[in-house]
Amino acid sequence: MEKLTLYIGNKNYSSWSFRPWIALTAAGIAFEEVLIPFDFPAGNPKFKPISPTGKVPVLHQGDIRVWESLSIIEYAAELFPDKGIWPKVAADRAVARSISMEMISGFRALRNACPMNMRRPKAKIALAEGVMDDVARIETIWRELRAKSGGPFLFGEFSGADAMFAPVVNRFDVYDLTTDTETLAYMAAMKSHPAWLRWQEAALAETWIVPEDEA
Ligand SMILES: N[C@@H](CCC(=O)N[C@@H](CS)C(=O)NCC(=O)O)C(=O)O
Repeated sequence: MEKLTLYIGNKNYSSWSFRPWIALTAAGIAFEEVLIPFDFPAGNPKFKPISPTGKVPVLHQGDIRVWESLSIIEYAAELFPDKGIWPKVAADRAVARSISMEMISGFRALRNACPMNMRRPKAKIALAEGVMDDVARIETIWRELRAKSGGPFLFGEFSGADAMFAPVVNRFDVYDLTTDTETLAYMAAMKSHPAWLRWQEAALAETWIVPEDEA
């Protein structure tokens, strides 16, 4: 099989990069990682030759280009069907994909107000309208799925759905958005996953500041 190369942005801030990176890493899939730092003032010119959308993440495999975080996770699941990226039961896979799509298309109030920031010291901010509605919906998703699966992750074992929500776990944490014990238990499981710890260690070592993402 031709090697996989995943292009990502800054680990401290690039929430969309974090999703496929943690999905592939948690599944034990080998890939080369290329980090291209953000350069918003110049329009991120280095993303343009590598990605059809001019955005990261993007996966290269020979001539193949796969962009959009969830499509990269889906492609990896097709290449490695035995790695358990999606739950084993079809009905669970359907729900895993539904909540992954809900993540991509929704929760805009939360995503706009509270950018992912692995380095940020935990502190509350004044929250825009709608943020706590997003938090409530996400807590319902997490609570119901973990109650059904028994946890510690949404479908028991770590899956692509957990990967899609990983940056939200950081947001809940650093903006101090919840005191719910079930939510905190899920966040603790995510934050102690070896793949999370690897990403976090690299993010904390970065020194780039992206003003757009400092809420
Ligand atoms: N829907 C895309 C979003 C990709 C995206 O917005 N990536 C950001 C980084 S987290 C980016 O490349 N921004 C650079 C730009 O917009 O110039 C996905 O799921 O991959």
